[in-house]
Amino acid sequence: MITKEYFKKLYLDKFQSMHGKEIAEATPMDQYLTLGAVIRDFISRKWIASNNAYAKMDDKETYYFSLEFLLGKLMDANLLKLHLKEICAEALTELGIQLDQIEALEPDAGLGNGGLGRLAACFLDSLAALQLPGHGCGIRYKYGFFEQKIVDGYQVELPDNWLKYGNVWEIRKADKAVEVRFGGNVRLDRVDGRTLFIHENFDPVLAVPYDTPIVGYRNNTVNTLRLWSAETTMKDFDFSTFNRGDYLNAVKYKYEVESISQVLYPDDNHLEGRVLRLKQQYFFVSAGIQSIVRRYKKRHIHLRDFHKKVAIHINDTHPVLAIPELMRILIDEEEMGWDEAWEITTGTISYTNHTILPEALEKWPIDIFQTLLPRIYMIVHEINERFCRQLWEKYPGDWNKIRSMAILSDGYVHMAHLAAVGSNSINGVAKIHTEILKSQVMSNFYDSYPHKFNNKTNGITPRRWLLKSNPQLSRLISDTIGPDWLYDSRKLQLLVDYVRDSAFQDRIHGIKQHNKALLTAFIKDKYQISIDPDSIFDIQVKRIHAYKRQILNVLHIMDLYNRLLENPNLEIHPRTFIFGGKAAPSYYMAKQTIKLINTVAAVINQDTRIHGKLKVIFLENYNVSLGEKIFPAADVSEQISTASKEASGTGNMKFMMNGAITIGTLDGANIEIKEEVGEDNIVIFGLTADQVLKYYQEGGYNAWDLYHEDGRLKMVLDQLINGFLPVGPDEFRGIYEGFLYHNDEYFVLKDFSSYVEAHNKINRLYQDKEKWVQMSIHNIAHSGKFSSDKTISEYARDIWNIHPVPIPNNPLF
Ligand code: GPQ
Repeated sequence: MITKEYFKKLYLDKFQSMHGKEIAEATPMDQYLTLGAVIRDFISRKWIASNNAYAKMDDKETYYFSLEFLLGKLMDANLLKLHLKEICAEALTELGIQLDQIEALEPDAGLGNGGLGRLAACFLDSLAALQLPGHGCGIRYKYGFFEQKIVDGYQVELPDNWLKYGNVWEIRKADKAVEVRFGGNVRLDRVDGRTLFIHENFDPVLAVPYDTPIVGYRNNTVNTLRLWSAETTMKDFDFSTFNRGDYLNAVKYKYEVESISQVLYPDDNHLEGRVLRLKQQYFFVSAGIQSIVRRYKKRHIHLRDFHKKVAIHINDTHPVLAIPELMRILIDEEEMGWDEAWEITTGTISYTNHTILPEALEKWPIDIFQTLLPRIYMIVHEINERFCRQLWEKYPGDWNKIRSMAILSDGYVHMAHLAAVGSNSINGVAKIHTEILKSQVMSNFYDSYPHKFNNKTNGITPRRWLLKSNPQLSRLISDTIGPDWLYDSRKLQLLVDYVRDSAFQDRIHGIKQHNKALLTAFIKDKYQISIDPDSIFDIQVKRIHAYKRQILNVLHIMDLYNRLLENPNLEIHPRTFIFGGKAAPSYYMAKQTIKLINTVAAVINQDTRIHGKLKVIFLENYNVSLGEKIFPAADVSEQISTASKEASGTGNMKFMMNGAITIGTLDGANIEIKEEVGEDNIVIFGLTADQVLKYYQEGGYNAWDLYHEDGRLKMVLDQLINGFLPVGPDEFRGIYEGFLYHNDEYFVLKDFSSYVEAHNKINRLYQDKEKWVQMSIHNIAHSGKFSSDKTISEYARDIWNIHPVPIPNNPLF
């Protein structure tokens, strides 16, 4: 056991050696960096032990390839996992330092956009918690997801310079750098009867790995997140290789190379077609696979068993070039034949699809692809030829079908088709999503490869989304059912026995009020707006997107406001509507949605006629750390996407685990949440996915008629453009016309009345305090099904075939 005295000594010694000055002169940043280094020493012991164990074992390892890892802050999470939090806090207090104050100095690691990137982070957490040998591979962006400011109601983007003060968690591994090649041409040569493909005249880029430890929960496992940074190879940055004296071009070249890992593209559920994005994709995939093959060769003799020792998972199609890249290495560098290389490659790679939105399905113009990656293109071309030949045998003469499935068609490389052909597993992220993949979006592939398709409903880590973010609730749960739920989240179900226990209900209610008070204070401090902690906190936080329908939420708020103005005695429980989320910088409608929320907020919040019954808040710069403040304080969770559009959602799970009641459509994982909690503990409204898909087949419905039939709806829509809101008459005309002249693609108007009804129901339910808290307990108790531990166990068992590797204790002292 580490004692407080010992921790103090470690801290003081570390401070001295790092900063070379008296402790009294320490700045808060010095303190933060010192503590980071102390924690890292604890982690390092375990990290070395884990790496040694993995190097010696003969079992399989997984690598999770993702263009995004949205980790958030790590200090508090690591202290909790190492079981050092209390000792550390006490030791620092005696040194006159407040732990939470220095934790606040840590920047969020925001290397992701939203759900997809945060899922990757939760998965890494679960892999380590379950003692599974599984590592992450991605890009070390110099600038993470932009920082959002709201100026005059509009979103403004600022760069996220998260590495400004260095990063206490990462270790640069210069000796493990590899070269990645772009451009050039491929020459064919024949040597000893073999055709060799010689890639020449390429631009080399040095990929340098930075490793971040991923700490297991109270075990000895420490896995690795390896993020690659682009640099110039020393020899190519030798100025003499440029025309003598061409200093400026040399600097430009260095800048261009480094731009590859410069910035995270801020697009979510949308295709970003710039070449630099394709460069990013190949860059980290090539570096990652080269390093895995290198490591494998140190441990094993025969590459023919590669797929028995290594699983590589691709998070959406962004890393799909892992397929041709592994083929390239096996064929060109390891001199393997095509068929054997193909068997190994498909045996290694598995793929998750995260969306059915057509605008998000990746495709690259062939000419761009071929110019940037000539050898990879040749391999993709060959994969396509062989695949189309098989299709021809299966569907002779059915050109339309073959064209719809080909990897290369209509001038594009279709990345999802490559993923489907070159992998052993294709999974969706919630039951309904997987069904839609099988029956619609990828039905042709399902016909050819039914065995590859499977569902893995998403999950979230209870360590961050309950233990870390809601310490009071965590303590109550442990006091009530014991601490095992942190290892086996299904145990949360034991809380069902306490649903009717009035003492327990009181404590649950008290904790919710406490968390609401914390958020109230935060909002007061940041925005100088007072909200009522006894009002219903109704929250929608997520990326801003038309299909997520933040505007449906706004239209309901406007309607409620209208009703209150018409009837000041309207029986409603006071409501605080809270929004948060970023819009992609080039997504006009999403940015207008933010402006609309802020405009409506400004009108409502200053209107004394409604006696503070309604408040609307837009929280700036929604990120992981802000989420940790928000989820514990929510009464109502808004999950209102157009049915069929949200693949799973994971925010829905975070709210549920913290006791909020969902108001939602039958979309994504909402359906499974309903199955778990039962229909009495969730409020469902709106069209079903089948109805939505049927309307799409029929060319939609008539929004214009609906507008004229429903007086309340007409009133709020007209208020967008009739001067009711203090903006120019055209400010929100785009939104208005989207509904009426472009036929309401996301069925906002169609679902409006049933959404209003659902909100009326929420209002009624909340009147009965006891009933409400019972619903809340049901939600917490059934949230164990949505632990990422469960999800990851299923990936490990069904897809990767990996097993726990307990790491022996590496004694510190
Ligand atoms: N998702 Cl394709 C993203 O966050 N970004 C993307 O680019 C794509 C999907 C989300 C998806 O919208 C959510 O429904 C999922 O819960 C999440 O991925 C994780 O699977």
